Amino acid sequence: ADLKSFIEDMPKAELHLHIEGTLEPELLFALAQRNNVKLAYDSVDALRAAYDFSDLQSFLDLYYAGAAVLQTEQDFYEMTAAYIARSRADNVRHSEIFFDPQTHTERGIGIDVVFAGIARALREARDTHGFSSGMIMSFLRHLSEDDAFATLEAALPLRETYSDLWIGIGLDSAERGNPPEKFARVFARCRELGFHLVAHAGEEGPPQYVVDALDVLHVERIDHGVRSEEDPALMQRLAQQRTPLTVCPLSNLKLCVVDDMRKHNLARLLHAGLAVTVNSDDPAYFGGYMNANFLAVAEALRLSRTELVMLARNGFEASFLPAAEKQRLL
Ligand code: ES4
Ligand code: ZN
Repeated sequence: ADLKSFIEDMPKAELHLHIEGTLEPELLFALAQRNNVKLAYDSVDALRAAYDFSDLQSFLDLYYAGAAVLQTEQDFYEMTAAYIARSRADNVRHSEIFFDPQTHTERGIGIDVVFAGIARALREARDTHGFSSGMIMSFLRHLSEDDAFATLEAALPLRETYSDLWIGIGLDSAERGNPPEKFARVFARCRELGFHLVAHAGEEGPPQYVVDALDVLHVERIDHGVRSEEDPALMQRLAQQRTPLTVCPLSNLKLCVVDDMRKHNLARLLHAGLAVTVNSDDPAYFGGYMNANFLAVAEALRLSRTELVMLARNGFEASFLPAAEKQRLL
């Protein structure tokens, strides 16, 4: 088989995906019209043309503006259903999905609306197609720890209702200047509550943020983590502990974390023995879903089929699925 078919045929698990980052311009415009939300762009093409980012913050500005079109349970449902359709087409069998309630509660949307719409699509996909998933509620790190605590308090009454899906807590948004330590207390509480823990670290921020995500927040996976390579002791530790890194190649290229895909360190991280996975991050903004991310690194880094299989298998191994489920799905 050719490379593209080989990638398409591999069963995949996705572990780093922001559901608000799956809102394609077409759906974004349709929801804006339905909800009477004014947009700064007057066409789908004009919006797509604005997806030309210089760094993480330049992306986040557009991402939060775009999320303002999400108002009703049905809106969250349709966005999530569209993501699942794209993922199933890419032979993704399992996805652990980040969502940012603060982006919506700040605008007066109920946190119950956010949970309900996403969960309805995920349960429907599970019951209809056997598509497996989990939800990871993520705190926005540019906001205060008190705000994160308030979000946790607002969400906890929903825990039983969503016990089949809500598996973890994450940390995202602007990394520089918002170190893991800022969220030490709220992560300690989430740990006591028995949630799986992850955090974005070492995307734009220094390797010390990866160390602190591990030592202060006690996360089980690092989202991105590509800058870990700058700290040899950290690299040793990540390899030794097999701490997964959820790497997002097209995201790194679009946000100028790397200036050329041929310079991406994914293959070096893999060869150093780290549990590297491939993920799409915000696929509507970064130019592709899972297969596009695999194909981009396969071509640019001339990955072998053995390496591609390792990356895909790592996705299942690094997931929060029970061991028997990991085996069954891959
Ligand atoms: C994000 Cl690429 C990335 N990094 C940090 N926070 C985010 N939220 C959505 N995408
Ligand atoms: Zn991300």
